[in-house]
Amino acid sequence: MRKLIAILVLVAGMAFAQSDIRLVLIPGLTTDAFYITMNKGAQAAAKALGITVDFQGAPNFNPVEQIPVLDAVIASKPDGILIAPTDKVQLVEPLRKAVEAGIPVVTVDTFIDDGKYQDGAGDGDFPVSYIASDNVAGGMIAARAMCNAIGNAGSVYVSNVNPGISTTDQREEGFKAGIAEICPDVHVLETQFNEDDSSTAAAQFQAVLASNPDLAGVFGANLFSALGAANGVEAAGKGGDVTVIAFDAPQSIVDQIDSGLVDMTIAQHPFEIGYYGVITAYANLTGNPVPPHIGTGYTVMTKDNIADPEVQKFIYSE
Ligand code: T6T
Repeated sequence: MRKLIAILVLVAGMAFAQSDIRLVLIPGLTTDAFYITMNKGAQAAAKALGITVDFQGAPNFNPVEQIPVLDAVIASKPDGILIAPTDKVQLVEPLRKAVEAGIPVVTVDTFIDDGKYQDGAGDGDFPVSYIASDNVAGGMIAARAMCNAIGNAGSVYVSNVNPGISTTDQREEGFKAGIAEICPDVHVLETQFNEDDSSTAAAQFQAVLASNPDLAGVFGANLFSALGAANGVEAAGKGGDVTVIAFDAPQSIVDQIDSGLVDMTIAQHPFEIGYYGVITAYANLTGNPVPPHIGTGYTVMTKDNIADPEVQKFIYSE
């Protein structure tokens, strides 16, 4: 018996000599400042823990390109996967393969299924945890800012990526609920989907403006949507007439706040998402309990506070 206990202790100790742990972070796409900043947080946590985190992703935000990356990552047998799933439904089965191969999954930024993990309900219940901003609340913050800027009249629309993405669906939902509550006479036009392409978002602004002369504002629900909408406003010579409320904080959006083209942006804290994503996966791998959800915060950026170093530290890395 004593011999058995000694063997078990030895095996438990050997299971993970710290430096043996290798996680892979799969972003929505590799070149987005949001995910680049998230990776910095992930690397900071990896350094603190003495483990390795690889960053491996696709060049565009869509499941068709993300799933083969995921398959290759699973085949490389990492100890754990952190992923920002690019579709709530389409990533469920591909991620199940990871769990079946004994690789725990943490989702960062976006979720699969209903985002409520480990509660025994739903097809996509199996990830260990979900680390992200509160995206419904983010959309509501945007709506409040929009109502303050335009009053209770005119039309607005949401410039969005694609339906089926948990984050941007929730931002749109929060925005529409906020408009209905705070400035109910504002007419919300049909959402324009740009497939994460800022040029498409800019062109869509011109088209919406042409058929809606009372257009008073646009909410850009992520980095490329916001950037494109702002560029569209500028190209149409509507800066100052049409309010732009943005989501995300790359330097390009901050410059548009400085110039007055964008009224406000809601900066997420991607560094924290990456940091706590790694800590959570590590805790799970080393036998510690983890919460099924960790929420991270926002920093609202406007012309009034953008010079403050405490605000500037949340501008994304390029
Ligand atoms: O807004 C972020 C992220 O939260 C969203 O899921 C996808 O778009 C971004 O990466 C910004 O481009």
